[in-house]
Amino acid sequence: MGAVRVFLGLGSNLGDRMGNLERGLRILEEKMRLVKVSSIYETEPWGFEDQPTFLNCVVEGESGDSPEGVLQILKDAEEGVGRRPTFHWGPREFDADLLFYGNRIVNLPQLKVPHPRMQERAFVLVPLAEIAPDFVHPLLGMTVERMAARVQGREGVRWYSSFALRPSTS
Ligand code: PH2
Ligand code: MG
Ligand code: MG
Repeated sequence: MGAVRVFLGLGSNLGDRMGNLERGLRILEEKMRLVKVSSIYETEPWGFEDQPTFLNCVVEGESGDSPEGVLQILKDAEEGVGRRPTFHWGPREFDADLLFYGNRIVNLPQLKVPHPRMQERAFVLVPLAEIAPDFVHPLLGMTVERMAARVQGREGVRWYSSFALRPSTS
């Protein structure tokens, strides 16, 4: 099966946030090729506001797995970093969401792709526009750059650090 271009949104707002993102990437790297990682942004909590600020980034990867397979890989990575159960939109050690799976549209009870709320989320669109401005949203027919320019709350997304992804030893 040919490799599919996937985009993942990563976040952490509990514990060693930067360390959690790094550990999550290390685990993901065992299961797919990582092509690009955006800078890290510090972002105001969206949805449920009474919680610590997040660090967020977006990753482009290449995967030979099905969308459900990728979802399982993301769940395993969340567990591997030590995510404890919380409530919907609540604080978490590590969150990994599937944003795009190539141009595919997936509508399963447990998985919707493209991620159904990404167009409202500056913490996704700003880092995504850094690494894939020309990628076209397969349902909205809009480039990521255009979506990022229109989204509300961009001022709550601040550049925090570049991501020095050391080359994998494998
Ligand atoms: N994730 C959520 C809810 N709210 N806010 C920010 N800034 N960043 C997130 O990653 C985030 C959020 C649920 O996954
Ligand atoms: Mg999320
Ligand atoms: Mg999630």
